[in-house]
Amino acid sequence: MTRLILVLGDQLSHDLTPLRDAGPDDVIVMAEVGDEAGYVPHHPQKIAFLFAAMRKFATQLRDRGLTVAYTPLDDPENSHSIPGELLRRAAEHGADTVIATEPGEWRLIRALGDLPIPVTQRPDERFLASHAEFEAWAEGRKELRMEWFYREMRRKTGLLMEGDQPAGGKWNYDHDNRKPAQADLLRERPPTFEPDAVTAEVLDLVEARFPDNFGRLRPFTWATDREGALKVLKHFIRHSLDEFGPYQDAMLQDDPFLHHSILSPYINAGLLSSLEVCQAAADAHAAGRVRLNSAEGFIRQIIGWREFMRGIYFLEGPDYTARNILRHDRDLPPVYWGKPTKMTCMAQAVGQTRDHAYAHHIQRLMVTGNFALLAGIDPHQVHEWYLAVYADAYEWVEAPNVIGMSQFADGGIVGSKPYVSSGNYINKMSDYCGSCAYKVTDKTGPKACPFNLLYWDFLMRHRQRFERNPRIGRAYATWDRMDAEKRRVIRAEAAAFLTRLEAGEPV
Ligand code: FAD
Ligand code: DLZ
Ligand code: SF4
Repeated sequence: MTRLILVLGDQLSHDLTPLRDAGPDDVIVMAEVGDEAGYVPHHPQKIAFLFAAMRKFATQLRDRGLTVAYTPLDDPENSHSIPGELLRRAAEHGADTVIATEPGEWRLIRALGDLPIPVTQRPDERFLASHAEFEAWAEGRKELRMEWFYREMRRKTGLLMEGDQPAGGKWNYDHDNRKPAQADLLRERPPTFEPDAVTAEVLDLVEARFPDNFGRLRPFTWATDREGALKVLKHFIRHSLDEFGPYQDAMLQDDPFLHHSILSPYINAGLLSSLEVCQAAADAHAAGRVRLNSAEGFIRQIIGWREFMRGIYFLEGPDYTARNILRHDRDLPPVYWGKPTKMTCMAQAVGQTRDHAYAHHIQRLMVTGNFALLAGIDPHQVHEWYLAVYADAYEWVEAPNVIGMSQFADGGIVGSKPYVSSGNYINKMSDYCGSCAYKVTDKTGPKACPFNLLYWDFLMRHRQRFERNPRIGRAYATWDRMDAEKRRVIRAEAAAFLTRLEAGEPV
């Protein structure tokens, strides 16, 4: 009997079990559909990257002798939904069962479960921790902290382990990191790829079909197959990993990539495995080419944070993206869609996002995320923005980062404190403030940095919740020691700023 095997756009790995088991009677279903391309207004580079990678992956499957029913976006028969395409292909091929790898989003998991033909959703084995393992680890813990989970993953993988002890005697070398960076014209940039014929055709399609989505489509320089992704990995390990640790929190104008790997789109889409990436980093350290704090910091992001975030998404359930414990309800302001702003930090982070469908972690957390949290933006709107604009964004990883880590909308499941800061942090870690219309050292007055005003305003709005938080509570004592008139002015100027923001004025 014919089986359909579903391969989604972010499941482009030959060794997923449904593909490993696939035989000559099976039909592999892949589809470019309006529903997936439209649940948020994805960045055009993200859509083009996935469609080009899907088309090339389908060719590789056919080269393996497998039958692939591939629906391009402009196929007149396209039903424009994954369930619709499965039903259409089932009728066409007389198939009576579907084998899928579990999607990374509750929406699709449910949609597959609701199909009128039997669907088996197999575990996504690209992750180190299964749902059951994460649940067992989380069971009975008062707080879920990434650091403890990460140690389990180190033990499980043996990465940077000496017997049962961590290499160098410490699990975490973050203390040696967090340096600001200097402009350096000679810094290696990630490799870029000229669009080949498949990619060029997809670029024309995306240009025609998604003309209004935020983000520049060209120049399009992503790799769109495993071979290219491996080149990016090799280049990163050779040229950037050694400096990754010290400079991972640094931000520089017009230097969007610094020492970051730019590997997340490839790992998340399945072109690279998370374990092979980490093994390459561990091997480079073992060969003496990469310092321990860099290798450890990089590996922690992947087997620690990435796996932890996925665990939280599935543990917390489908309502996670609706959480809003701080009851923030302001609309996402136009600056997030590239409208003019006087804040250099926001202009840089959003501008790089528009140009590359990429911003690195600290820009996402401490610039755009920090601003949204301080300004009291509705976290669901913030979530939809992040899900749309980054080439690596899928709900299983984006939502815990945004709803949890960045917006504290889950009430502290991901992080024990809200990631808020005044302009001082941004100034310390970047070269943004020197060329800003605002003055980072001004706490009040016409040029006061908005982050300075909003920081105190946020803390005061949420005093009851955070005053006793050991990681942020001390700020309240500083506020209380401040001159009463200064406190009044800060609150009044913050309110005036928020009014201008709400009115859509360029701030
Ligand atoms: P590097 O800095 O080189 O890090 C190496 C790898 O570590 C990344 O490729 C990624 O696989 C992993 N990683 C690092 N931090 C995290 C993290 N917090 N969670 C999960 N994986 C991590 N990452 C996504 O993959 N998709 C998202 O949609 C996403 N949304 C985010 C939203 C916010 C508000 C924040 C604060 C972070 C988000 N991240 C997301 C995490 C992180 O910012 C990106 O993984 C990283 O910037 C990708 O760039 P890179 O490959 O150059 O990473
Ligand atoms: C993100 C995305 C886009 C833009 N388009 C498609 C598509 O047309 N077909 C497809 O199979 N997958 C696409 N994806 C990825 C899915 O949205 C992703 O598989 C789910 O959100 C689960 O992570
Ligand atoms: Fe951003 Fe404030 Fe620095 Fe301007 S002064 S770049 S708004 S932190």
